[in-house]
Amino acid sequence: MRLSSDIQALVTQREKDKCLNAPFYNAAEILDLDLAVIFGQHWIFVAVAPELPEPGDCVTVEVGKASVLLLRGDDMEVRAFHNVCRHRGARLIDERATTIGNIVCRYHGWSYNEDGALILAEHMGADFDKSCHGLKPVHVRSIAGLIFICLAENPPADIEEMARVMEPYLAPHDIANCKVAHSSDLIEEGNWKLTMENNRECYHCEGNHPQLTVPLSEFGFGFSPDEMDERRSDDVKKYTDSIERDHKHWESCGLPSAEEEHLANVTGFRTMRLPLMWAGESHTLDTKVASKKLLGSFTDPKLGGLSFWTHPNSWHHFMSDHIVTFSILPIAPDRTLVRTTWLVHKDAIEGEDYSLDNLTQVWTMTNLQDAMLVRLAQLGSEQPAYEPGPYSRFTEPHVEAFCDWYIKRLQDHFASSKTGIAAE
Ligand code: 3BY
Ligand code: FES
Ligand code: FE
Repeated sequence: MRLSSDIQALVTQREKDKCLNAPFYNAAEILDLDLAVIFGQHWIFVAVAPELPEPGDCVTVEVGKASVLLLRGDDMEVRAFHNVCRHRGARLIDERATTIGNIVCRYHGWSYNEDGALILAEHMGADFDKSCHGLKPVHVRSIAGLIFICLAENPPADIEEMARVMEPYLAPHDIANCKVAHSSDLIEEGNWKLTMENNRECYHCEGNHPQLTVPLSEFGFGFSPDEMDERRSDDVKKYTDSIERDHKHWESCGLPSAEEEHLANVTGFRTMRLPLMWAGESHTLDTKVASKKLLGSFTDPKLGGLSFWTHPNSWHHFMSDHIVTFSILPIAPDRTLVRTTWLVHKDAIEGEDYSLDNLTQVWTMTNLQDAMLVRLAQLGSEQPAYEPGPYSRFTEPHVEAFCDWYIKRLQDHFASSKTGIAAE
């Protein structure tokens, strides 16, 4: 498949409530289009504020071919720039994370300040205008310490709606006063959309996530009406009643908890706080807090799990004692980076307040299990017998919401592109 017209035809042919056609999962041309139209135009979750706690702290992130550097300035603002020198284009920062004064290119020493302005360029002559050679800025927006970037010139404005809705949910967990306890980069052998689809359902949880299903309730996974015998409906009712009770209690303590669904927005997202099972405190194997030092000003460890899902590339779980964030970045049609970051209170001491093993084991195991599932889905999508199968409307509505959002973005792109040449 080479021509955008073929891709346009696939977009038009997409049947609702079914998986995507195989080329969406394995064609190089479609990954190029995804990088241009989705990752090049939308707000992408890339980091958390505690990765850059001090002025001069810098992290880099690769979004397709674009390398972006994030730098915290003396004024404590985080700015983002394309990680490309304006002299002969050398990559400026080659480390994943570092601490710097000015941004100094090691090739010929051009130096930029925290605003990206070129402040030193030797041997360029008196008539050389430094002001025309500043670093190219990238839009950056922190929502309660979750850092999103947008590579587009004019980013989607509805990030403000996401910020307005989400800040009251996230702020009590006080990301600014957290530290990174652990982070992991896992490469899944599948298309980024399979990673996202897999995250948007728990149909697969019972059979595949023995650790994650300890804190999560099976009643949250979704049953169809014919599966509801009397006992099960009773249990589901008890569970929904417990959600209502807990929501009332949490909201009376200043913790917004109700579901907010804005999945059809250009910057689509959804959130909800759900009770957890047994001790009900955290995503751990004994469901008790992993860290004794609770976040923010929390005193009650039993605050359930606040989940936040965003299109196109992230999800997050906030508990009373720790936070886990996930950033999804495509590498190749069949390779995707899953970057997971565990945050605890900045004063929590490893070995005293928490053990890294206990903190990370549920999601480390769950990630490995999901990677195996994504690999199987990718392998299947490459077989000649593959054809898009149906989603369950009881357990997979959010998978459909993701695919619907994705297809809509491509439709908008084709509608607005004058040349009709995709992936440029
Ligand atoms: O299994 C997953 O990857 C995520 C975690 C919770 C629900 N879910 C769909
Ligand atoms: Fe950066 Fe020459 S390429 S100073
Ligand atoms: Fe999973």
